[in-house]
Amino acid sequence: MLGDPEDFAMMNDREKYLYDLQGFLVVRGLLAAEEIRALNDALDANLDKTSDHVPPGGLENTALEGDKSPYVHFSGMLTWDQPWCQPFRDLLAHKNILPYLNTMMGRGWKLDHNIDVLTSTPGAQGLPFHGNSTGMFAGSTYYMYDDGRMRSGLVVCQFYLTDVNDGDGGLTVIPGSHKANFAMPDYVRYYEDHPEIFHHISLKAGDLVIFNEATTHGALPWKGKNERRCVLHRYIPKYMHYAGGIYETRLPEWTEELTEAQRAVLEPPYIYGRSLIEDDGKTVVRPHREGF
Ligand SMILES: O=C(O)CCC(=O)C(=O)O
Ligand SMILES: [Fe+2]
Repeated sequence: MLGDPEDFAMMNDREKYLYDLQGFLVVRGLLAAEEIRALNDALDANLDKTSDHVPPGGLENTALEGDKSPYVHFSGMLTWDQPWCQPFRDLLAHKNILPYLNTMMGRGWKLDHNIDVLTSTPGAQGLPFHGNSTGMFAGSTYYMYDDGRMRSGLVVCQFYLTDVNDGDGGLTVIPGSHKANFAMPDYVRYYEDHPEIFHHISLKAGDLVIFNEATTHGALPWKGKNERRCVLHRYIPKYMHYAGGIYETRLPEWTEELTEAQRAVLEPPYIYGRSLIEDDGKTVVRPHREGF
């Protein structure tokens, strides 16, 4: 599970093996201490911009039960006043994540959903397990491998701003479940049986977890002494959009303040003439006939 903290220039063979095998990857130390500080400071200065997660019902008397909703979310980070928006804008096409996304999805991917910040405090209930294990192919959440190349549908990048220790709860996955063929049973959804198939991920601030949305995942009730805090970016191949709501086909004016790569991430889904982001952060437009 260990990424090489010294080298984010490419997704190395160990990381490819682990992501293909497990459907998720932990990259240690992806963010520098100053980046973690800037993100935490921005959140601390905007504590009024939060809302409770609507608690999923039906958790009474299950292992996921808790005293309060699973998360408090922050929202609108990309358009907060300067300097608070900047550390979030800087994550959009962060140079350390580019090789991972280019390898997992192929070049040409985009942000899906709004960026999100999850926080949980002690007593927060868990989140039922979910993922693509319905036994049916879902074209937006999938994992495929062919001829040396991996391809993924929706992937989630979780940038951790606080530590997660063993026994704290939070993100828990079923390694390998991105390749599951049978529908997920309720004893998995509610973490009721077969504890041996679940893997809780322990993390340090600055670590990144990337998981394929087709990998069965959920959250155990938060029991950590500290707040759980992580920034979530969801990315999807260039031809798709997953989240509902109002859909803008023209980039809003404030995006003029962004770099070319950051704007490319926010473009709507299309193929022809799209800016693709190279592993080194440069953008290129490739003729369609050259493939991707
Ligand atoms: O990390 C968590 O608590 C679960 C998040 C989740 O389900 C997701 O990002 O898709
Ligand atoms: Fe999820």
